[in-house]
Amino acid sequence: MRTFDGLDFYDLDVFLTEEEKLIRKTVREFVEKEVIPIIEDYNEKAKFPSQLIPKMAELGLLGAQLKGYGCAGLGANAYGLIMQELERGDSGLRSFVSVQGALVMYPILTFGSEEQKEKWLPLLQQGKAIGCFGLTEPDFGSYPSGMRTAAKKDGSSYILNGTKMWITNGSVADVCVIWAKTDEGIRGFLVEKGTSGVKTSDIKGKISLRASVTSEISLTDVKIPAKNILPKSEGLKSALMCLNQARYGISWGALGAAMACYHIALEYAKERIQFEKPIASFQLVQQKLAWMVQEITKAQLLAWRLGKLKDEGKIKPHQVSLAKKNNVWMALEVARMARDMLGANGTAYEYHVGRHMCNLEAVKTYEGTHDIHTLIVGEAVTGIPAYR
Ligand code: TGC
Ligand code: FAD
Repeated sequence: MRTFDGLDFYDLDVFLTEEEKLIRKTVREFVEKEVIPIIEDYNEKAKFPSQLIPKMAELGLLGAQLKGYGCAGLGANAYGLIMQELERGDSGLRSFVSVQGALVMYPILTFGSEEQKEKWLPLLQQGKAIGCFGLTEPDFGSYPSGMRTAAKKDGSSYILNGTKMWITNGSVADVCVIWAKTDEGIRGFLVEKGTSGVKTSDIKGKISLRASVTSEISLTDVKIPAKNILPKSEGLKSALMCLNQARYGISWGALGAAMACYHIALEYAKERIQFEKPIASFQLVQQKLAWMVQEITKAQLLAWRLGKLKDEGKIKPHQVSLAKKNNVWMALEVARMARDMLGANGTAYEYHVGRHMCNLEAVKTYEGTHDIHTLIVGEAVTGIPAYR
């Protein structure tokens, strides 16, 4: 099969700097060499390829969008291209980097004390520590403000009780950013590995994000020193600010999964013979390929423009919602179409499209479901929140 070379139907590469193209090339080569050959096996065994963490750290991919403490301080589109290339390999790999950079390092950098930053950011950037982000609970997913996890002040400590569910890297994390209700509203806490009263168990039997660790975290009378509160975190808003960062990355990541599926479907259609002709010669098949090109191109423009708004400091949460929702929907539709175009082969792991398709089902749900993002856009245009 022809080597993956992306899709650039509208010559959008002219918008990229030489540095951005070099970063894309570097991560693309890493994914081609280190991820694609092994990922089906890890997906089937439901294991995260943790041996890739030091390599990703060495490439500077962890917290690449942040400044200081060893982070690369890349612009938004360079960071987006990293997410795109990683998710071309697997959504689980992009998830790992999203959680580490956007959901753990970002809140420590933004809401943390100097001591917390110095302790954790270099370790997380070098991949020597793993982080996780605990917002969702068994009974509160789309509606995190209802959370039951509570932190009660007890002298110079807090006592945490509650359960967090569906937490990426929950059982392997050295530091968990846990969101809990206090007398002053929702605040973020750093819960370190080995703290007494913390129990984790991994969620088994997932049809999606199989090559990613997803866990339940239960907290029973967990005593946390007051110095482990994120001092500048204030209300649910602080947690939602982290989600903006991760949702931004997902809008780029989804492009990678979509481009992978398009590429595989195109190559397959040119080679697969039915009725004495390549299936690519049939109008219905060309219609599918043309739809993929059309939607990927529109999504690329959305992501690129969003990156520019981010760098200019003008980005709005509802703009991020529109891109997350559109680009993940688009990628899922592309993956489903590619799966169909490969016929029975599309159901076999070795053709990759089925894995991307299943992964994208979770991506459509996490970081705010497709429908919650619709309501966020709806609120932005009408001024009326329709969640309740
Ligand atoms: P609401 O009253 O609207 O908002 C509370 C305060 O927050 C402000 N706000 C935001 N601020 C920054 N960024 C945003 N995106 C914001 N959205 C809202 C808002 O202005 C308000 O501020 P203030 O000053 O008035 O206090 O809150 P609500 O309870 O009505 O809920 C709103 C809703 C539904 C949009 C929100 O809760 C939501 O986004 N729900 C979806 C939950 C979600 O996305 N969870 C994701 C968990 S993490 C995850 O999935 C990781 S996946 C890991 C991986 O990548 O592998
Ligand atoms: P629910 O909120 O119960 O929603 C169920 C359905 O109801 C959805 O279709 C939803 O759109 C719809 N719905 C809900 N409210 C409304 C409404 N007001 N109007 C219309 N429709 C509505 N969370 C973390 O905190 N950290 C993580 O690291 C993390 N990683 C994850 C990894 C994976 C693989 C998965 C699958 C999830 C992860 N999550 C994580 C959880 C994720 O954020 C939630 O699953 C998501 O926010 C949706 O919550 P829920 O599953 O409880 O669905």
